[in-house]
Amino acid sequence: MGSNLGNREKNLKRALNYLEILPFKIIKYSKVYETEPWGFKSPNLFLNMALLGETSLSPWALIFEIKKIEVKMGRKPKKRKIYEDRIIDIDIIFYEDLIINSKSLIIPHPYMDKREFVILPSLELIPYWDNPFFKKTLKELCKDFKITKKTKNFRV
Ligand code: PH2
Ligand code: MG
Ligand code: MG
Repeated sequence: MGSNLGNREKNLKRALNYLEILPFKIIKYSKVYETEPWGFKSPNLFLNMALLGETSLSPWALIFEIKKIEVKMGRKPKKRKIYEDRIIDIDIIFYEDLIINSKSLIIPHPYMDKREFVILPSLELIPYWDNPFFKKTLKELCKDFKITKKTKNFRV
């Protein structure tokens, strides 16, 4: 999850509360990291965190519910093709060992291996899970990758 507009900590907390009323049981959550916008320029830093959960929803049903949460929280449709500041963004990074490459859903999440704001919080949750896509654990992925350590920890 990520937020770089408004009260970012509150936004993450609200998103957590909404997720908890889905058939989605939160097993673990990471710390909250303050990170530079990746892939676009903005003065607004992000707060990012990751969750590990159990769900009876399919990946498509889950992303459908997630989009509803984002809209309920005031997320505006994109005006342009590039990344934009947002109140909340909730993405599915992994779903068990599924590999999905459809128009509306890609799992594992594209570029996740390039994004410190995804890798660092996910590393807290599943460091040694040998995922079938990268054929590496997050711990190993992390080694390939320059961690800037500019992240700051927060609480939600
Ligand atoms: N999300 C993006 C693009 N860039 N940068 C940071 N730091 N955190 C994000 O959550 C993020 C981003 C696209 O969803
Ligand atoms: Mg995203
Ligand atoms: Mg998204």
